[in-house]
Amino acid sequence: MTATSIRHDWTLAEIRDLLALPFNDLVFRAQSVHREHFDPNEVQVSTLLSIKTGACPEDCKYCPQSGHYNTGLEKEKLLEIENVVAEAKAAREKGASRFCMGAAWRSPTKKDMPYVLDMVRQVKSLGLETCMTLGMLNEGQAGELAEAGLDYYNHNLDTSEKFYNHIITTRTYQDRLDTLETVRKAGMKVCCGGIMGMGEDEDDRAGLLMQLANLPHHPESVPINMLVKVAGTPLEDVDDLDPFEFVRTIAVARIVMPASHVRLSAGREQMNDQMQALCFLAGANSIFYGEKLLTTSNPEADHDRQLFQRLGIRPEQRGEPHTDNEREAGLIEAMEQERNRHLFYDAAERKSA
Ligand code: SAM
Ligand code: DTB
Ligand code: SF4
Repeated sequence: MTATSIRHDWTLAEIRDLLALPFNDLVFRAQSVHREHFDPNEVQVSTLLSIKTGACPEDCKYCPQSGHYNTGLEKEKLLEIENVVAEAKAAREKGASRFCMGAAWRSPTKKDMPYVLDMVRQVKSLGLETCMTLGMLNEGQAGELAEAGLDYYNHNLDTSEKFYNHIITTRTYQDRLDTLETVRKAGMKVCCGGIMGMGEDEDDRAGLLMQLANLPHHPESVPINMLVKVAGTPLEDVDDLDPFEFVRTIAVARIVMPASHVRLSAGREQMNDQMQALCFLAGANSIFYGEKLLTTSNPEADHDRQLFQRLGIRPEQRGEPHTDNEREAGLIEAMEQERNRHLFYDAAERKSA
């Protein structure tokens, strides 16, 4: 089999054709590409924490945290650093390898920055990979986050450029592309994906995948969310997406971004185990783990551990070391990884003991 080349020149027609393949052909092709780049039985495991909840000035129609809609959500101030560190430790003890911190901001203010930078340093010092999603960033902020050691920055395009204005009016598609470029220039890894099931059509899903796959560098992490319909948001009654269309989107993401982690992101609680297994077969190799996403619920950690066990899936450990110092520490890293893997599976036994 020839190794799939990494391309950045996908046309909409090519992506449409992939989405329209017979289901078995598409999944077979995605799984074949997946095996060229990844261990097919490993899935990366991240835990999310909302560090600042609600009252967001943006009007994203899917979002329970937008101040434009009444979703009954209690707004909260920026969490104290000690609480964030305690949550990160708990996530590490359950076997997560990455800790993602999200804030309901349009962008961070000058006053917020010292706190978030401290959070990055302290969470990183626990041996976890760090990720943040704080809205739009300017160059100075991205530079500071990178210097503090932030590994990933999440900023989603959410949908196609054409459908975008139906979903958000308070910031533009170009604003999002600009932040992605700023994050990349600062040297951080990019986590960028979108939401399916917002009333978009197949062309919109193709359009989003084309945008992502034609970025100058593919995002290292590509979250594919299924809309979580929250009462009070404008999308609460939108029609369900055919689950096979969701699996197809994952499969095409895998084919057009062969070396990226594709995350089966929000919406897993509404999926059964068989649907999730299909998503893994189609090339998804990352999940959010832990009972809560940002404000909505996620499957029980025990359930996910059992699902992994039933499917023979192992949690992936931290990525390859990057700096010289990290490389020298390779042995320690290997020991740490083994310990983490045990933590993931042993967490269930410790809980029942
Ligand atoms: N405020 C920041 C921003 O929007 O960039 C960060 C937090 S925001 C909640 C992160 C992402 O969560 C959004 O871009 C969106 O893709 C996803 N998200 C929010 N609400 C969702 C929902 N109801 N269902 C699925 N995904 C959702
Ligand atoms: C992403 O793409 N999905 C996550 C994470 N990145 C930040 C957030 C999902 C949020 C789902 C709705 C909620 O829990 O508030
Ligand atoms: Fe705010 Fe982010 Fe929610 Fe949009 S998705 S309303 S920016 S928290």
